[in-house]
Amino acid sequence: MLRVIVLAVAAASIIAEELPPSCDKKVYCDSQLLHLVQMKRVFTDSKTFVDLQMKQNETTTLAAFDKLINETNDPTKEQLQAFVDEYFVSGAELEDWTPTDYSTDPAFLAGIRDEKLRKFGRDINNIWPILGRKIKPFVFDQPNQHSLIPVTHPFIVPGGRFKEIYYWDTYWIIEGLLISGMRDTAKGMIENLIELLNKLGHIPNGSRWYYQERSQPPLLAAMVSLYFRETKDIKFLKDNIGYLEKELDYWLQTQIVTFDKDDKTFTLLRYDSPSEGPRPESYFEDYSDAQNFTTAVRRTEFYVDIKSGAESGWDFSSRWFIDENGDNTGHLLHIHTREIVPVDLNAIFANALQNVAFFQARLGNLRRFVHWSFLAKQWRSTIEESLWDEKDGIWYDYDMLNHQPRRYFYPSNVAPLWMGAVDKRKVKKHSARVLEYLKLSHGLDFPGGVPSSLINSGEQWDFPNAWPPLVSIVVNALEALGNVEAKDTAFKVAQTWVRACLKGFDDNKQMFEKYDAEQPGKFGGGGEYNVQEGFGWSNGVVLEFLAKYGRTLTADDSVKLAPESSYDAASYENESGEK
Ligand SMILES: *[C@@H]1O[C@H](CO)[C@@H](O)[C@H](O)[C@H]1NC(C)=O
Ligand SMILES: *[C@@H]1O[C@H](CO)[C@@H](O)[C@H](O)[C@H]1NC(C)=O
Ligand SMILES: *[C@@H]1O[C@H](CO)[C@@H](O)[C@H](O)[C@H]1NC(C)=O
Ligand SMILES: *[C@@H]1O[C@H](CO)[C@@H](O)[C@H](O)[C@H]1NC(C)=O
Ligand SMILES: CC(=O)N[C@H]1CO[C@H](CO)[C@@H](O)[C@@H]1O
Repeated sequence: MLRVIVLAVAAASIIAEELPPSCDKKVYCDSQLLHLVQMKRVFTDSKTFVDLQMKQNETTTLAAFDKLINETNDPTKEQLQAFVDEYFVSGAELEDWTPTDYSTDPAFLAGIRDEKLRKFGRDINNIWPILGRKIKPFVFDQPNQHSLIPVTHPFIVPGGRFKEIYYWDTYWIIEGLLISGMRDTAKGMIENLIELLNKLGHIPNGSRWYYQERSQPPLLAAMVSLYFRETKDIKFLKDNIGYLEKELDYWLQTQIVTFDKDDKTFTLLRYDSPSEGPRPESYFEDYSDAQNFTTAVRRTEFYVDIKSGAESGWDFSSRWFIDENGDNTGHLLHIHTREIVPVDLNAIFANALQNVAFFQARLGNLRRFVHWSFLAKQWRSTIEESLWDEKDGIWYDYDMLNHQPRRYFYPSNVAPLWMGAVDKRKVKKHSARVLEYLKLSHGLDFPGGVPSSLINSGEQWDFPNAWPPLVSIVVNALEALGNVEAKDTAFKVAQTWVRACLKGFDDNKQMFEKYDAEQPGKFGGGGEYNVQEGFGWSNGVVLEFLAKYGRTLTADDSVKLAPESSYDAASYENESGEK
């Protein structure tokens, strides 16, 4: 208790005058070279430049660029293009990798009764080797010539432009891998994240230097929990428990906030990711948008709110907009991420605290168990007291600027149930009300999945886009409510989703990173880049639902499932360890 309060005072919400650059690598984060190449649009996607590798070292590259500036004063786009061609090369930093534990016939398939869905499960399982990557040795030899941060173990990438490791994506990828029986790959991926944590002091948004100053929803302990439940690998816990604690401390030391609500003071986390200037990988977009503000202070605040929004994983969304009326309407210039206390972040953190407490108990470290379980309890009760909305019967993000709950539909509103961040007694108490809220919101009524919001802002984490992780959160939250009606609703949401993804797969032979809630199987749009194919977490969530509901799920209403006895439920139950 005491500890949290002391830390909270240290972290006031003011932006320091001197912020660190986006990362320590000048070429990729803090140079005129970056500025000019991005602002003159040498590449149409801002991420392309910062993903290039330097042919020579940083000193040589920057000296050559100085020379170009001396010669030209203000180089043209063509001169910049020529410079980039001479000094950079499109990094073939990764090579394809077939996971050694990959099987074409994983056990979970036997638990899917509908033939068409069983084939779908097999098709999705077969995508793992396509997304497998490992880092080439030369990146380890000359790490300073790359924006990629090398990690030891091979991994599964999300796909498309996301060709490195992403923090929160990895949670749903690992979930899928474990269903496919790929424990070694899952373990290696967790170890990679821990390697990044060890190197940077926290887990960055992704394994690129330009993501250095930003983390993402802290799901590491939840990943370890998934892995441990499956393997009971106590040595793994023992080896890594120190790192898990280190991550909790990072969040407690950097992202904590105190706020008043109804004459009481609360302490929770929010996203706060201060560094100087635009995001290097979206430099042109951020810089252009920032010019709409007339003062340097507002521009700086805008950059930090943008980066904090990216840290949330919801880049971008009306969830982070506060307009002149205190509403979530408006556009990106209304972004105020740091003024909002997010339900999902705090639910995830409460879960992480509880997991680490549990792991310490398993390791026999009772003092550490008591320490973390006390904080976990405190987090759960603060969520209940400050974010539960008795009027609407749901949890809401809290707006610290206007001192009010943000009464809007977002799937993240049910995150406390998903993350087990609600005490059992309260789950029972809130159960009918949460169901009622979901019904009245109409958020679950769409044929193509659960949309991220009911507002069409043009941003990619808003209507009509439906994102796999959010659908998974809703399904698991409903399951956690425990009553028959909620379980029935969970099944329906999952079935709608699997059918939509199947239609998209039949039509395109691809899985997408996001879908359109209004048009089943159509990929989503909006935001800053084109839709990406692959796709790590999409595959993970479909596998999750196929594994969970395989006995009853059908590809369409006309399917008549064979009688239970004709499939081998027993072998499935033993293989997967769950259900
Ligand atoms: C960079 O490369 C140049 C030319 O190869 C070399 O002379 C110089 O010592 C290197 N500098 C550093 C810091 O490695
Ligand atoms: C560029 O010009 C400045 C001042 O004229 C000089 O100090 C610097 O050495 C020059 N740099 C290069 C790389 O020529
Ligand atoms: C900022 O202003 C520019 C024009 O100067 C405009 O194109 C851009 O859309 C504006 N950004 C936002 C987020 O409104
Ligand atoms: C499956 O597990 C059950 C206990 O959960 C056990 O009784 C049974 O023998 C196992 N079957 C196989 C095929 O391993
Ligand atoms: C914009 C940003 O900071 N970064 C990335 C963080 O990771 C997500 C994927 O989970 C990307 O969408 C963002 O581009």
